[in-house]
Amino acid sequence: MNDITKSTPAFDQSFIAAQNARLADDLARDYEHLGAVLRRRGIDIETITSAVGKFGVAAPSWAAGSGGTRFARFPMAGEPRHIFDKMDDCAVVNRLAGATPAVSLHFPWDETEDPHALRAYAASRGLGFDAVNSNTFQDHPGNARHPLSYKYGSLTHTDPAVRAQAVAHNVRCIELGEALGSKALTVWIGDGANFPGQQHFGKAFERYIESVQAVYAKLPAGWQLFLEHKMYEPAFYATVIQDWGSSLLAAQAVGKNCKCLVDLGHHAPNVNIEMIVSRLIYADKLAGFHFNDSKYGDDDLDAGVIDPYRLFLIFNELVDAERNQGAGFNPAYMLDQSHNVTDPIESLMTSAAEVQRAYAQAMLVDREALAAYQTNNDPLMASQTLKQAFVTDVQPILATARLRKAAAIDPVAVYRASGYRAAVARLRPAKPSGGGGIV
Ligand code: PSV
Ligand code: MN
Repeated sequence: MNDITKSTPAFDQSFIAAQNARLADDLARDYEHLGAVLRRRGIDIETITSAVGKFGVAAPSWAAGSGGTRFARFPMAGEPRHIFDKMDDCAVVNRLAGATPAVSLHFPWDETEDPHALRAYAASRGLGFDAVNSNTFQDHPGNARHPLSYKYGSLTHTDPAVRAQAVAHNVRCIELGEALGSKALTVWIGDGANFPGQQHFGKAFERYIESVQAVYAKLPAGWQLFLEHKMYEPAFYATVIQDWGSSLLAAQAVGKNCKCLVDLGHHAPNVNIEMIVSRLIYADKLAGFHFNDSKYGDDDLDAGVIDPYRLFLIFNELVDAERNQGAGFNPAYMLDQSHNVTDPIESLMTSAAEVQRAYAQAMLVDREALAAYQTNNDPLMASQTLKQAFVTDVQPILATARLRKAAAIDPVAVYRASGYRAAVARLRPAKPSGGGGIV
């Protein structure tokens, strides 16, 4: 196997350092200035930079290739051919942006008969594995483990044999995850109905609980089971786990280590997601996130491109919980995006930084002042307190955190200068454009 990490400068420390050298003086000045601004507000910039440096968000393996819609997929040069190529691309993302030390796999898309070899390959590129995801939302032709169709559902199918097949797949995902060093399984199903009357809501939900309980029974010690809800698509009338209420009911019925995962694109328009986050924290049922952004529905756009304030408000709740609960508060952070028109490596690097930005800004909120404004019913100043944190340009903090871990001050510029995409394009034959392909 051609070792791409040796044949492009994207991984070369001296190349990255030379690129950084051109920006380092300006960055140092900007950082010092920001430090002074924050000091006036009683904030130690080093505390924020150190927390940002420790913050990681997992990269989804399925986002390394070009995404698509129901209408078309436009492949780009050098798309990963298999999970090892995906790991190479994710390694570039982490090497240059320094924020994605783990990868979230999806089975059977990332099927491997030798997870130990994959784990070693990932480790050699400085990567570990986050939650594993099970795919029973499409058929897998030719895969002997999935002879039965999921057209009418998986974990909630009316046929017990299909349910058993879907349960078995989830259990296999856990086994693969164990070999990889993962600690959680995320379950999202597309089960639901396209027509009123198609499905008995109550019975389908009961079948879901029963199936998830069977999966939960196989959960190893120290593992968690994440239930991901989504309002619609592919079921356009009703989805079995369509909202956080259904997800919470199910998680409570299944057990302590079963929690609710919040994908930012999976809500009704204008829903107050930060409030859902607060409620799940209250119930001790917040599993974590699939970060992305959207304008209309489950758009799977890059985190922070449409509504960075919403992302900030979510992190405002998370930082509040972190302050209250300490180290025990540890949600899983993952990206889940579809890169239809950008180079996925560039999108993943910038998205990870957007998530870090929201985290850094949320740490700047003057919580004592906010609490006083809330107590004294001063909505204007309460809102201004949040805004003051949100409008603070934390770019020097993010860039300094990257520099300190020998990543790139400007990841996209270094990536482009490295010629990585052209190098992999020479190695990896183009994939046919095919039909649609929502990820
Ligand atoms: C479904 O839209 C979803 O958000 C789930 O997380 C899936 O696992 C992922 O996208 C990929 O299809
Ligand atoms: Mn998701």
